[in-house]
Amino acid sequence: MYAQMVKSEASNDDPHLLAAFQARIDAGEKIEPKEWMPEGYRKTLIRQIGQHAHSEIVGQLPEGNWITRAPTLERKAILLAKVQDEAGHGLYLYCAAETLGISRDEMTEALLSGKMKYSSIFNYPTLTWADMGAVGWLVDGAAIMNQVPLQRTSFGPYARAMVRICKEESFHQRQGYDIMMKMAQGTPAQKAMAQDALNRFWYPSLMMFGPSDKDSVHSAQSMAWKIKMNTNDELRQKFVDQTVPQAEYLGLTIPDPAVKWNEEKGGYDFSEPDWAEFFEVIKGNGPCNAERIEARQKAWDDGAWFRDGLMAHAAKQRAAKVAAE
Ligand code: FAQ
Repeated sequence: MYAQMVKSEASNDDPHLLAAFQARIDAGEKIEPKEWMPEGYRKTLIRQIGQHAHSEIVGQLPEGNWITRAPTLERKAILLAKVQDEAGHGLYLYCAAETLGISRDEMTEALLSGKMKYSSIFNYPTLTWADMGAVGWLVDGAAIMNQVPLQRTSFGPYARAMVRICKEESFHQRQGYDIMMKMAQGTPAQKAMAQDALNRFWYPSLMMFGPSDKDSVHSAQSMAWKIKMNTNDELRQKFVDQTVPQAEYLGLTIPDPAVKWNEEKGGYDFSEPDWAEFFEVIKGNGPCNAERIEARQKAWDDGAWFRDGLMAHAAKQRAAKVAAE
């Protein structure tokens, strides 16, 4: 079902309707679920919002891994709240995708069968407490860079979900930077852990923005429809420009000798990530892909009794209503 829905973005839509739709997008109007939209627009949104929702849910795993090992009660409470926020983001996003005519069950099945993707970043392991700092600072930092413009995206439910998500992501980024600051100002061993976390998360964070513009298959159409507001390379550059001074403030070194301010372009030069590695990770061959999907499959199987109970209860209520009429 999902494969059929997303396979072809080729448009069989009426050209007059398409032109009127594009005029609404160009005028900055929001598109709401029950309004007419091109099939390709609907499919692209299901793909992107669904992938985003899955990322939030799978994204709980690398940090959930550290909740029981947080160094203080306060750090534990903060991390717990952050991971719960990510669950909430997943739920808002699944709800937004459902308004486009796909069910949460279908999206989950597509994730588990590998038909739908989730962000490459969550296929990397979190090995030390400093990784909680690096994830908050860099991964949430990259997520915000991508998501702030999405508050202006053309699909109403997606844009509105993004407003609250961005507020929470800002707190997440701040708490990650706070962990990095504590460790960078700590003992030499703690500072070395912070540097090691930065070394391991730098390039995977750059990959979060997607392939370079020349290899991005969806950007042109998605930008015309205002499903995406910027190209992948534009956002990656903004992220580097924001993050390099933050690393300097921490006294840490970006693991890329090519990082250098370029006066002419008004931004930093930097090295591209290893794109061969990126494509392997999104094909399912990253360090933690199997483990992440296994964890989601177990949660899905363990929750079957609850879904069945809920459906049985809903069926009983419907039958009682019919009997009363
Ligand atoms: N990972 O043509 P493009 C978070 C795929 S939220 C995996 O450029 P597009 C919060 C892409 O799907 C993080 N796959 O694609 C948090 C396409 O494959 P397809 C998630 C990727 O869609 C923090 C192919 O490559 N955020 O982290 C990735 O125009 C901490 C070609 O690429 C969002 O989802 C990738 N990184 O642009 C949670 C934001 N990049 O589908 C917990 C919304 C590309 O044809 C802890 N999404 N691909 O088979 C977007 O803005 C876009 O979808 C992009 C990709 C920019 C990710």
